[in-house]
Amino acid sequence: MARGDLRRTLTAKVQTGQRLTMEEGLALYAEPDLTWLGQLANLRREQAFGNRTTYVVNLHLNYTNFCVGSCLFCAFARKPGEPGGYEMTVEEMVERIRPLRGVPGAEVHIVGGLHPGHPYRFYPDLLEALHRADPGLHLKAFTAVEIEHFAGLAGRRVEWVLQDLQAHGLGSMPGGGAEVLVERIHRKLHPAKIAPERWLEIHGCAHRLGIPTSATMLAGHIETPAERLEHMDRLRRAQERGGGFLAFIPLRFHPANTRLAGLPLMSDEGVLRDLAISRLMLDNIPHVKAYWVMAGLEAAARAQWFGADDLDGTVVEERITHMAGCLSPAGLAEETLRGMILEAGREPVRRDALYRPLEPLPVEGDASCASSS
Ligand code: V47
Repeated sequence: MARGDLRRTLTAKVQTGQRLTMEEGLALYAEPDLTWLGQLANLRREQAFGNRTTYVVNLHLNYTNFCVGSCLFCAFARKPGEPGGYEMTVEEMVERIRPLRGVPGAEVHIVGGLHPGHPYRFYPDLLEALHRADPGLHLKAFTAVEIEHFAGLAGRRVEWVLQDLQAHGLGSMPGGGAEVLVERIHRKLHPAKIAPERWLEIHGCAHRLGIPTSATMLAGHIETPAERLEHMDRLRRAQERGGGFLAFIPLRFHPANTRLAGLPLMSDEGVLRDLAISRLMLDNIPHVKAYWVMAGLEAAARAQWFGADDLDGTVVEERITHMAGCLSPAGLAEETLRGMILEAGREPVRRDALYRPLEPLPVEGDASCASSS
């Protein structure tokens, strides 16, 4: 099809809410006019969310980087005895969440390495301690990769583990560990970790238990555009079965200090293209989130015109990407984040962990919890 005809077809499909095909997705990866692509994604974004951009007040707890895994893209993991390894105690983590206590809608995002020594009980006990410290806080915890590891430790099925964690305060699951849901990438980059099909099964199981989750895609390493689209297609089909994915977050790979350190950092244009195409392809996943820590502040600000309706978040102390040479701040004060949204010409709306808008803001002292801006 001639380029002009394709553009007209795609615009009409987006205007009338029709699903784009994989071939059309591939054509969008080859589309030279990024501004036009952004406008198309923006059309769909504004149909659903108008001018608002939501954000969450949150804090990342990367509780340990000791890990039995050995993924080629990771700069975070350490073996016991290696320099730079760390682990947090439950008491330390209870202390760290103190600034979020009583902040309406706040979320604690808990992700760590596959620790070689912790017994299974460590994880429900951690959730319980955090939940007890503030039952109002939402605990978004543990990737599918961690859940599979816990099932091995407990000698139980994943469904049992998820139910047990849910009983101890688990509110939702983050979307990490998906990388690119394609066998070739799994074989080459993280063969010892769960395979794409298993990642999808674990999220499906969570959804059946009423645990919402998100989905990520780690992009900018060895994957091809066709593989990114296969990833999106698998998510789109999984969402038809369960419906529990709340958001999609394309992650920009940071190569420094990893075994893929020779690769260049993906451009801002690459980040915006992934965001726009995911907004257009993933028509049944409600939110597309720009994660400013990995995208960078500038690309995250522009992302609001390329399909993203949400910016994650105040964050505070993320370690996974910062150990891979990421130069973004460790966290953002809430006012800085709101200013960034306003400056981009959007309306900032604070949300809770389940993407429910909280505005007008609940009355409180100071909701900001970041150490830097
Ligand atoms: O799973 C690892 C990725 C993920 C690197 O669910 C790297 O709302 C870049 O999943 N460069 C963890 N990325 C982060 C994550 C996440 C972030 C924000 C929001 C949500 C959500 C989830 O980070 C890992 C892996 O895919 N990662 N190493 C690296 N060198």
